[in-house]
Amino acid sequence: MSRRPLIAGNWKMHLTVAEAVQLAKALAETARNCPDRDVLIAPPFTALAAVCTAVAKSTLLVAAQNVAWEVQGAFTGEISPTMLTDLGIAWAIVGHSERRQIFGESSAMINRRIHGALGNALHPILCIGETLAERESEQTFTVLQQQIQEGLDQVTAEQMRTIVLAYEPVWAIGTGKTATKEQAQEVHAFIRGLLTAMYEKAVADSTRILYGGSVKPDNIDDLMQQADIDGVLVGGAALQVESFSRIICFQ
Ligand code: G2H
Repeated sequence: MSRRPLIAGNWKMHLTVAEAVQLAKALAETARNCPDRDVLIAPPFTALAAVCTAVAKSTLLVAAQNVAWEVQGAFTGEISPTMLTDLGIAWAIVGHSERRQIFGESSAMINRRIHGALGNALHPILCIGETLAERESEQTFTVLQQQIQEGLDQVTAEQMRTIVLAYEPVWAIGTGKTATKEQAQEVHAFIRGLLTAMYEKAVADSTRILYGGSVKPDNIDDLMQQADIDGVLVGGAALQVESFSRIICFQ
């Protein structure tokens, strides 16, 4: 089963509006030269409108870094799914480990965000991943299974066709430590097997599973050669044109 590669850049809490627009325009050019893969950027909320306008005529996909589950109301600090679609945005990252660990987002909350996205024509990118302590105590698969089952609670097989999963081991995020390609492939194969059990093989086979955690120009090619790695979610190396362009143009 061939799945279209997805190379995603998570800009986290970086860049002014002007810097974001400049980077987005340069990456739109890179994406134009690589038509056989999807390229996505997730700027901070403050830059979303300007970036959407700047790359509107390109193939570059734009995502929000989070999304609320209600469309409006008294939810100070949140951005609703319809506020995002109003900008022309079709994607949202949900459940990033920084949201889980720093801001205390629970799996129940993340599941509500997933449904908020799905109910409003947004494609969620659901992030999952184990901590170093969980890996060292051989809890990796148990933790991932729980995060996936809780995050995807009440998500139908039909809806799964619009969701992307991103496996990001917490111990590899921003640390310079990358999971080896064998470690990543082992987990991605486990996730695909879990999706087969939860849904059916056709759903598992068509779901894109990204790897994230210190992805760099020097490890992208090895990662992308793994059978169950369908793309990457990149943080630090997505903030410079040169490094992210090299990652986009993986071989
Ligand atoms: C993981 C990743 C992007 P980095 O958070 O989601 O960041 O590539 O800096 O480890």
